[in-house]
Amino acid sequence: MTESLPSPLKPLACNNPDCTLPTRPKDGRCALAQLHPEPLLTCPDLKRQEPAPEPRSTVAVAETGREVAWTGRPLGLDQFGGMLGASPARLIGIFGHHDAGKTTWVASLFLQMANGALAQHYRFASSRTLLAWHEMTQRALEWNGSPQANVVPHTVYEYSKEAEIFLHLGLVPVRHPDRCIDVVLTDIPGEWGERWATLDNEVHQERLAYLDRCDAFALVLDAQKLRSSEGGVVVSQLRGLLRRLLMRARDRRYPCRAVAILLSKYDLVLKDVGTPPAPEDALDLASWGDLGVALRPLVVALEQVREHLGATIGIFALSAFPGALDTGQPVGVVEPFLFLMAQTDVRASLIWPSSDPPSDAHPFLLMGRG
Ligand SMILES: Nc1nc2c(ncn2[C@@H]2O[C@H](COP(=O)(O)OP(=O)(O)OP(=O)(O)O)[C@@H](O)[C@H]2O)c(=O)[nH]1
Ligand SMILES: [Mg+2]
Repeated sequence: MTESLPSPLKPLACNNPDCTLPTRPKDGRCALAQLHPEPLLTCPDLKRQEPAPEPRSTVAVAETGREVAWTGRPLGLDQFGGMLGASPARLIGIFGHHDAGKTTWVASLFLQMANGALAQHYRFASSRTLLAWHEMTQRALEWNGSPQANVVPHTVYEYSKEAEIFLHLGLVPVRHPDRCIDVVLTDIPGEWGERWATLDNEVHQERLAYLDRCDAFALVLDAQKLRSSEGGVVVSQLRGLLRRLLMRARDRRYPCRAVAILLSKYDLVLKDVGTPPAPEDALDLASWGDLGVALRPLVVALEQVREHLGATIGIFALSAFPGALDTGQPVGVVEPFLFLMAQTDVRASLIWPSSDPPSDAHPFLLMGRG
């Protein structure tokens, strides 16, 4: 019974007209005092008045005109920058030619995660871009397996600094359940990277300023294209990108920790090239048959990235959507992601800027990576 009355700090009220306790708390009298010698503890008529609830803060938001930090759609540079103020997010830059399979990789990764494929390493905790993930994966789930139909829409953005290209995941490492890591993946149209690899002016540098903040990169190449006469072109575009990264190495405040090469649509070359090598042999190009020959110039360029930026390199076979989901399961989707995370998921307190930022650095690069 004693618990039935709430905290005595709130004012008293009683609906019995003979009760004077609410008006004279010191010497007032309970109308049922005979039945309730300690009315404050047991009288059922005596209540504590709840203070009127505060008006909802939405009014204040409307009055101040402040916007919520995210909408569920992919984040733009400003929203991502805002997030960095509170979190040392890991940023993974994804590059590859048009149609390489960049978006299908991230869509498949999200589906795999929803299916528990990361469960031994990470638990999904949140996403600021849930709507974007939902739209992307919904479309992929409806794909009927026809090679003529796109699994996901081609990524189309105006070539603009404001484009919303950042996809967010909040992940809790299974081994450290007290932490939540913000992981951000970029999904840009293939032609953005192509322009940046070949042209250099202030506009291009501004569009891809986030590159200097990337902790790791995934370079996606269509395995079938790589074996074709177009193979040389797609490799040289990625080499151009790496060259640009190296030229800007002096501006980097933080290391580039890893680069993964993803040989996508591997299901289309499996019959001719054979089963991909075991992970421990993957850096031996001879074990990739003629794909290895085509890859050699890119791997040579990556050796320099390893030397100058300290990045660890990995090569992976990927089949993000070998067929509609009821006919073929994805292969090699999770492994490159775990490889990149293994290099970039180091405790924030151990990361220290390697140098002071240059005085003319883009403000974006000065934000949190503590
Ligand atoms: N056979 C096969 N086809 C795939 C696979 N993954 C993607 N594709 C095909 O490749 C197409 C392009 O994939 P996207 O992920 O949209 O390519 P992207 O690199 O994002 O292209 P842009 O957005 O134009 O830069 C898909 O619509 C599929 O038709 C795969 O694992 N196997
Ligand atoms: Mg795309």
